[in-house]
Amino acid sequence: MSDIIAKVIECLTGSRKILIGMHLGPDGDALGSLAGLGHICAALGKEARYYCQTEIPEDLRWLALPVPVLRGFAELGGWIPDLLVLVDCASARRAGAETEEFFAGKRPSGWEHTKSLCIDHHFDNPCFADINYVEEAGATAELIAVLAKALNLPLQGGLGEAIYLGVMADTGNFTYSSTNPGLMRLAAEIVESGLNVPEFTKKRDNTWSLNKMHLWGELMQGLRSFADGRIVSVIIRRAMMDKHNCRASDLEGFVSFLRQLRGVEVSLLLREKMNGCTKMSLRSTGGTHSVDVQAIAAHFGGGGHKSSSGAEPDIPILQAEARVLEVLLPAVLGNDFPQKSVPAGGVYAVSG
Ligand SMILES: [Mn+2]
Repeated sequence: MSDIIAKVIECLTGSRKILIGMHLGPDGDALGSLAGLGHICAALGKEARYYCQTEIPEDLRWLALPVPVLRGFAELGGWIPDLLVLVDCASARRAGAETEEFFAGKRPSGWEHTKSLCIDHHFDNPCFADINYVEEAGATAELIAVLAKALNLPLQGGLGEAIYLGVMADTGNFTYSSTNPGLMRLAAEIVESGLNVPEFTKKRDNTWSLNKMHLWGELMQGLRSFADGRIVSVIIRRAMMDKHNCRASDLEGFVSFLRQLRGVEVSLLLREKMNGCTKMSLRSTGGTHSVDVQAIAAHFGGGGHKSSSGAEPDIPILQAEARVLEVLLPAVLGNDFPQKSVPAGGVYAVSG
């Protein structure tokens, strides 16, 4: 057993009350890691609570959880954790304002002795917790599986399903560059331990509303293409979401899906937030000559992975598109990044 695994296990077994948090707008890996760690805590006889400062997207609510996910520290009703664990969070901020304050030293009263642990696979994670199990892995859920195995817990039932969800989410069902033989073996082991693949697919994938189908249809009609089709972009206004009665979670997977357009190297999604500012998501094809979209997102205060990243700049959507194209175009066209900027209208054509 490696030193860090031993440390993490010591940290878990030495705590009685464990609070587990994940990033805002949780995806399958965040929720799968949280649930998986929750099952591990249950097996260790620990009292665990979960929290997330934004709601669980509808398409993930089918996952069975040992205890409900609370919306913040106040809902703990005076329950004081011995240990706060963050999963799939590259920074404290990713888990919301309360978590950020905790790590900035502004803790709820009585939490003075609460220790912290971060389990994550984002390479830009600065290791901000007391103990940091931060490793390059295809999914945070893979790290949860390593812990489960070190504790001799079989990857079956809820634990297996939670880890499987995380692995499938972060590898795009074994299509992204994060896919590797180890993750495939891990999935095989979970299936061997009893996971029913068609049932899993029915619960996770075959759940679209007609509204969501219609929204995706309209978004596809409005795709914009740049750099001879090497970049595809979509702008999503609040009014369009309202028109189809959809929520942000209905967009989950859309930006990754755009990579299926032939010739696309980077897909870009810009969504207008309630406050008029922008949430941007970027995906590149992955592989050897793939554009590093993490570097692009970092330019706007965001982060993520080399082929999957996001940022939330405090600027309106059209301004955000212009600025991101200014750094994205040279990156895609093979120019030096990010020193050069592209003259307006000089290099690319807008279509659609
Ligand atoms: Mn992840």
